[in-house]
Amino acid sequence: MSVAARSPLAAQDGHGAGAAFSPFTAQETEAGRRLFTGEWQFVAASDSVAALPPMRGIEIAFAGRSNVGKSSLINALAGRKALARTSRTPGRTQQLVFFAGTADLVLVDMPGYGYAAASKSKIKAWTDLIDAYLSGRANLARVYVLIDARHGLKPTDDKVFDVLDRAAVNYQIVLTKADAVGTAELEGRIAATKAALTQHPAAFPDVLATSARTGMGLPELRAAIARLRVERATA
Ligand SMILES: Nc1nc2c(ncn2[C@@H]2O[C@H](COP(=O)(O)OP(=O)(O)O)[C@@H](O)[C@H]2O)c(=O)[nH]1
Ligand SMILES: [Mg+2]
Repeated sequence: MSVAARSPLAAQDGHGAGAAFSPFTAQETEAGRRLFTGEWQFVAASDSVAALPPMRGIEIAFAGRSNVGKSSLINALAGRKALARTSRTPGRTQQLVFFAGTADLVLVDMPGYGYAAASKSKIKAWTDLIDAYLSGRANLARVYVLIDARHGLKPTDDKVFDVLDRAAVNYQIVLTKADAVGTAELEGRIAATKAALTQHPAAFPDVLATSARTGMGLPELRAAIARLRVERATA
């Protein structure tokens, strides 16, 4: 999909600190809440393109370093404790894991990257799978790239941005574990992340701060996904 799919309304908004300034209308926030209520189900775990489930509805994928909080964020969005498996041992699963909600919305837990023990062949397998997934998935509406609010961007994140730029995928940065840093540090991290994104014009310019633990930023993230869904339907 093209960068042009980005909402002009959202692109004008400069705020990123989640609950403090919501760029969404009350209707969008409510639509987001409704979109995530109801049953969520595991659909498939795929370690090759041949094993991807058929496309259905729209997909929202979550990428990021191992341990950044992808599975925790998916669980928090869906209001479930253990829909996606979380782990303290990074780099275990190299699979795309698909979860379906009731409203033709599919969430994708992407394999983590950047853990120290990864071999060259594993990195190549990751890149091949991700490249194939990103280039062949017409119903993929956005990739959220998760960044740990405590650590900020790492060189491996930059490489992933390059992959996403090349695939012309609509993507946005979400800071995770915002509960673990103070307000000033969080604001600094948001500003630094936005500044780095100017090198990546395909990236959505806004940055959202979230916490799976406290729920911070989740209504905004759900509203953003609800808005994307509407844009997709009317495009
Ligand atoms: N403080 C804090 N810790 C979190 C948060 N989300 C995840 N974690 C912790 O980070 C670790 C990795 O989380 P996980 O969701 O498995 O990361 P993944 O490898 O990216 O899927 C776990 O120990 C989680 O408890 C959060 O919002 N706040
Ligand atoms: Mg995980």
